[in-house]
Amino acid sequence: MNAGGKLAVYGAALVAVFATSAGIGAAVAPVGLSNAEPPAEHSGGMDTGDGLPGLATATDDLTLVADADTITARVPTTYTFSVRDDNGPVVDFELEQTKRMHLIVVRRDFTEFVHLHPTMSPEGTWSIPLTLDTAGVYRVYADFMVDGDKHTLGADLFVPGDFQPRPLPAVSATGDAGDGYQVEMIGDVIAGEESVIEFVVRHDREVVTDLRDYLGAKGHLVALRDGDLAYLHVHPEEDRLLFEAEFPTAGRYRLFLQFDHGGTVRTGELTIHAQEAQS
Ligand SMILES: [Cu+2]
Repeated sequence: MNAGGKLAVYGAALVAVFATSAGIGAAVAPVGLSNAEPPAEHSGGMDTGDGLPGLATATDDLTLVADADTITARVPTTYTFSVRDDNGPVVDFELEQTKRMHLIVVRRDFTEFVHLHPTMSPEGTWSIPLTLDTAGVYRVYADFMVDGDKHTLGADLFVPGDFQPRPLPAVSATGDAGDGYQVEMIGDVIAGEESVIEFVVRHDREVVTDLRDYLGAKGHLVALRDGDLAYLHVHPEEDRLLFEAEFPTAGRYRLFLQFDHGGTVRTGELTIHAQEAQS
């Protein structure tokens, strides 16, 4: 459900409570909704902190604590972090796409993409070797599941040096995956509804039909919104290179599709445009 939907449900509940407790009909305007300000509880009472994954470092329940926010370009580093709740570091993570923690690191102009699987100490400290080759501002996403709920917390990571931002590549259904590999997205993406998107992988223009499983599916897809790098929750289909995702708003997104062919994991990158829903 999007933020507007949540607010609408919340508003409806508030009306119901108001009407019941006052013993009067719903025709009376609910006081808290009579102006543009959200209800007072909205700022502190919702569990997500804000609507979209990856934008927040902390929610009401969980906080991503990285031990460093700066690393040096081209120097091998160990990136360490924890996810904390009121009792300290969380240790009970659930398997999701065969891993308990997915760490995605993306330079904010989308030119660098890294997908890693850190290991956790018994005390709840996650660590992973990380080397970033180019200077810039990066977004780190910790993608995990706790108590049956999927979470994606984000933090910035700085790599000092000479930084030349690159423009977002043009919208295209196809993207390069290196070494003669190319990915093509099939299907339209409509903002605000569950979109089903399928991919075809080609190598030297021939369709690849013998992909190996990667993380329990035929591929792994990361979708980030242009502008704020909001991170979409994507659900893979096991048997096909097919995913379900809700693109929250119309506009451009950068997609990173990873697949395993012949034991090598490759990443196809493309820019897509989510269309405005027809009203
Ligand atoms: Cu992963």
